[in-house]
Parts: sequence; structure tokens; C-alpha cells
Amino acid sequence: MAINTDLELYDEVKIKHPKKYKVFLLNDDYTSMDFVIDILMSIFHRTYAQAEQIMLDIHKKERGLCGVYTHEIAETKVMQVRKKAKDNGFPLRAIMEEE
Ligand code: TYC
Repeated sequence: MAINTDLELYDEVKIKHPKKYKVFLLNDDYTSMDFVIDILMSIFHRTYAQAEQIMLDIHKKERGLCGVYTHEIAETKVMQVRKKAKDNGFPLRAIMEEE
């Protein structure tokens, strides 16, 4: 019995957490600041104040962290940014990187 419990415990300890991915927005010269703020609020669920701060960070430092997600969700966010930017005629891009 004791050996069983130990094995179960060992298996539990071995469980790996799914990898997480950082999603960044990239700066460019053409996308409007208001549109970036809208993207951060609608896709990344930021408040207006947070979105404005992240947008200004990107504007100054070339890229900014929008959120950290599982692979599938990060990929979806990147695609949603691409589609919404394209539909609105902006070149805004998002990328993901393993954490
Ligand atoms: N640099 C853009 C401008 O001056 C604003 C901008 C901010 C664009 C963040 C993209 O991810 C971005 N209109």
C-alpha cells in the first residue's frame, strides 16, 4: 500500500505544466494609437489605462507584452490581431515567444 501511494505521489510530481507563450505587439509607423488601444482592450482584455500605457511602451521600445497564454490561445490572439488589422487597413503585427 505504501509503495502504491509513493508511486502515485511520484506521478503527481512528474506532471508538467503546459508551456506558456508571451504575445507581443510590434511598433510600426502607420497604425494609429487609438487602434492599438482598441486591440489591447478588445483582444487582450486590458483597461483603457493599461492599454494606453502598453501602447506608449511599444511606441517607444518597439514592442510590448500584451499577455501570457497557452500555445493555442496565444496563436488565436496573434491571428485575431492580424485579421482585425487587415480589415482596418493597418500593418499592425503580433508575435508569440515561448516564455
Ligand atoms: N507608432 C505608431 C504611431 O506613431 C503607434 C503604434 C503603437 C503602432 C504601437 C503600433 O504596436 C503599435 N502612430
